[in-house]
Amino acid sequence: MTSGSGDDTARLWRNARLASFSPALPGIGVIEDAAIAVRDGLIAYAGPESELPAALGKTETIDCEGRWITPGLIDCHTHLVHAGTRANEFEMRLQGASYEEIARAGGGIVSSVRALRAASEDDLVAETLPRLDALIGEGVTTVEIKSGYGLDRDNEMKALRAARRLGELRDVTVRTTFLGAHALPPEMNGDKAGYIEKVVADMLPAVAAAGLADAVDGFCEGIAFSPAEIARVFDAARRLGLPVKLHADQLSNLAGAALAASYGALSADHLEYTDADGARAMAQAGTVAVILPGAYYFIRETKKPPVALFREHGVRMAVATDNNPGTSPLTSLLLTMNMAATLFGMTVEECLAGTTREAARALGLLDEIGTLEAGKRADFALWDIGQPAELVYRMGFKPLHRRVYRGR
Ligand code: DI6
Ligand code: FE
Repeated sequence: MTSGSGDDTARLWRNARLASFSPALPGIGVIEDAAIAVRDGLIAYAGPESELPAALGKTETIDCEGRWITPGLIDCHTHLVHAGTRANEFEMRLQGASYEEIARAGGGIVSSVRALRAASEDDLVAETLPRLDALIGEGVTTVEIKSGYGLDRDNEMKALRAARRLGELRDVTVRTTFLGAHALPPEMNGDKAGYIEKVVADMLPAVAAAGLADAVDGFCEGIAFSPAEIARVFDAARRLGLPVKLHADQLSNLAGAALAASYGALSADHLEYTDADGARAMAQAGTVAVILPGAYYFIRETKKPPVALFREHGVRMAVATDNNPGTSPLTSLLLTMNMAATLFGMTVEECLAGTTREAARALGLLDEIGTLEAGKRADFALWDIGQPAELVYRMGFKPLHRRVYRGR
């Protein structure tokens, strides 16, 4: 090793083909006959091997044997920390029960709240690890995890602490999002205004003071919270200096996308019912559209997110699993890409950018991850594929050859 720091992460990955997603290159940013030099967990060089600075070549070298390398995949919208499944509700729905009937029978989101409140932090970590490992096994190096099944201060904080611990237990970056405004907890007896007051005056300040949230999210929907209620949560987030994102226009158009954009949200997510005004506002604000085909598929929604409108207005699109027990029990980001392509007509390039560069943008992390460029973290994935389209095309196949996290 020639690294002056004696750092053991100085390595050269050579004889590779890069899908770099560098904005300086067209499409997926292909670089043939390429090399990636890593120093101190960061990319020191990513480009043609023939142009590699000589000093960077004098180190431990790994021959990639012509394999494709992409940035490490990023799942930018999950509710990965939850307790129990809702497989029983799935069976009830298959037998014809509606969401309302299931909710009346004590099911739905409230059953996940009950289960999470009964679980210890250790239980949550243990239960979530297999889901996290499934994502990691497909080349994921960054995952966003929301709270939203605790719905009181202590249980929301428990879930967020569990999420943080997952990032210590595995070689993966965890970004946490406080989703206190996800649903109304049963003990509030229908008092939405009272609950929002608790969220902004008690829960969010405590979560922020403990450093447990990297962002704040809400569910803006008839069955959840109104735009005015979400605005109160966003105002509180702004006072605390936390970026916001929003579950918007999933089941109806409450102009959630435009609301998110008006707060400069990092992303607006779901967006099945978003209209041209919403798309325009998002484009102007630079708010990323996070497309979640798993929930669309699982609840057999028929209204598709307006991908063509997003393209027309220049809205960036990310793609994520939305892993949650109720509407998207999905732990494959590769299958999610296939769904985005097959169900919504997203292109291979959009799907791959949507789980790398655009997902990084949706998390506010584009300066650090999401592309293979000098200065970014050395998070990447080596694939046993003939062409990048295979990552989107196949279903249920695991083509990951090797995952590199911070150069290791
Ligand atoms: N939208 C969804 O699809 C999930 N949350 C949300 O805001 C549903 C969560 C659940 O049913 O447990
Ligand atoms: Fe969600």
